[in-house]
Amino acid sequence: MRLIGSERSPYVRKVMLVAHELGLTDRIERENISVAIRKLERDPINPNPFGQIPTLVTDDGRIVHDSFVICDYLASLADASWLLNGTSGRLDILTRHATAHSMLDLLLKRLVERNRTNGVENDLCGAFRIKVGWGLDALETNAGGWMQMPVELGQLTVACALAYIDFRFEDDAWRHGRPSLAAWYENMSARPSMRATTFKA
Ligand SMILES: N[C@@H](CCC(=O)N[C@@H](CS)C(=O)NCC(=O)O)C(=O)O
Repeated sequence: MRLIGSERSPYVRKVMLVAHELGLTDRIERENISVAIRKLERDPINPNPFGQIPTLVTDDGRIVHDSFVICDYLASLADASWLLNGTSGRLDILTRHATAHSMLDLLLKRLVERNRTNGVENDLCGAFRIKVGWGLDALETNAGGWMQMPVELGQLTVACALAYIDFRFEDDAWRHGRPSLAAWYENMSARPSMRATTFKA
């Protein structure tokens, strides 16, 4: 199968984290492209209906998006129901995933706005930063227990979002006042899947 993406995209990293955790990387051929929200020319390499990444083209030619659906498909290939139905329960995992995924959406909006203003963090950027902080606070209340739990899609997406803050918004000091999340992330960062998928500028 082919994964169309970029080593700068957090949604692509989320998919690759899952692929590593499921032992599927040998079956995935990567194709890197660059995307931009304002770009309206269709990239012939990317069959995603919105021109977004990640896009997965399966071995039998099916076009799969978005990142959540690709992760679910990979779990089915690897017969890994634990990815979405682990010991902490499907509802908890999906809610954790939704929190981290919403944070990614806010971080991307902030990046687009910051690029539009040539690096100036205006009021809108500030609103996105504060809302990401609300997500971080929600995660902090539960992160204390995660180290004793097996990894699943929610945790992988949280790790991806935290790594993305460090990559794009290194001055944010998200660890400050969130000791459980910071300790969990440090532990998580040592996983081979995290080391193998670092963001490339
Ligand atoms: N909900 C989608 C979001 C994908 C997304 O926004 N990808 C960004 C790259 S990080 C993109 O393709 N941006 C270009 C665009 O929106 O045109 C997913 O989870 O896969």
